[in-house]
Amino acid sequence: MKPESQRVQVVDSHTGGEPTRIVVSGGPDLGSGDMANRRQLFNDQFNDFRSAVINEPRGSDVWVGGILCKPIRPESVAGIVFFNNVGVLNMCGHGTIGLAVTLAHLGRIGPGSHLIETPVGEVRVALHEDHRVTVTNVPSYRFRSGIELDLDEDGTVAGDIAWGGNWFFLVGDHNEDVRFENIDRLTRIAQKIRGALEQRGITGEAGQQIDHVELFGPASHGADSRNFVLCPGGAYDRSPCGTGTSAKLACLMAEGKIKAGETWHQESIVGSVFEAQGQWQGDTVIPKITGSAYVNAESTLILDPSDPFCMGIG
Ligand code: PYC
Repeated sequence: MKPESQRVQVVDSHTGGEPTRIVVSGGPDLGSGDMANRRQLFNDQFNDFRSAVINEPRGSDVWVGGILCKPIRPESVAGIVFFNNVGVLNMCGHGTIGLAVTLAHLGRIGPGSHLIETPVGEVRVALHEDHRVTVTNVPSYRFRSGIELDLDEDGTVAGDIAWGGNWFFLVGDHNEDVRFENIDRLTRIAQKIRGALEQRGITGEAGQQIDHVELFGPASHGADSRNFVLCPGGAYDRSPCGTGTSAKLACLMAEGKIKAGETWHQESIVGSVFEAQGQWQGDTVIPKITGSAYVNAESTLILDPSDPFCMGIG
């Protein structure tokens, strides 16, 4: 008898151009631990499923996925474990905005404030009218500043290391033109920066890998800055990156370049914009990131075991 196909219900959305695929049902059972625990379980035991959902031929390197989980606390509306084309993520800002419009699409939340559990702590989403969502992210901070890296024939760059729910190397001091037309070069330079960090053993706190690189340049459309963000799997973020904008805010506030409550408009490489504000909490910054997301598909993924590429390429 032919083995049965697994059917997985997903809702797709995009936040400022960056796609998110939320697995609503038919995914693996990750138990009842906290989200850090479930993230570990997903990483250790369900790598094929991750690849099936995200990678070609169903998806592409650009996608971020999330397994919608039953939260631990009764006051939370959801738990989430995010993943991408190469592994699991700690947190994802654009993905949380996508999750909020997905939950609204499914009729599970309405306008107002809602708590969501992630592997790196609780975040709050405020669902506004017109597809806008504000994420109050995890405490963010600048860890080190002014780190110079020699990129051989590509010159020297200098940047900061900061946590915004993921680890970032943020580079304002470089010779690059941060424009859409220059994406191939920006990708190559950002990859070279990541390689140089690894080679020199430069990490986030407690030896954690810096897996995102952000380059900043002048913005258009009245924003304060435009970024290019290299994600861990080699794709660039089409959105301004929620965790990356949180890391940026922490650096700006540490330098006294913006004050608590002041708004920073961060433009992405494709021209979408997040609004960001921070408040001090001790030595850390609590970022609020606002962006828009749209649900653009509801579908059933069919995981047919007789398909040689059922579990994705990569
Ligand atoms: O928005 O935080 C974010 C994010 C991380 C990776 C891709 N997007």
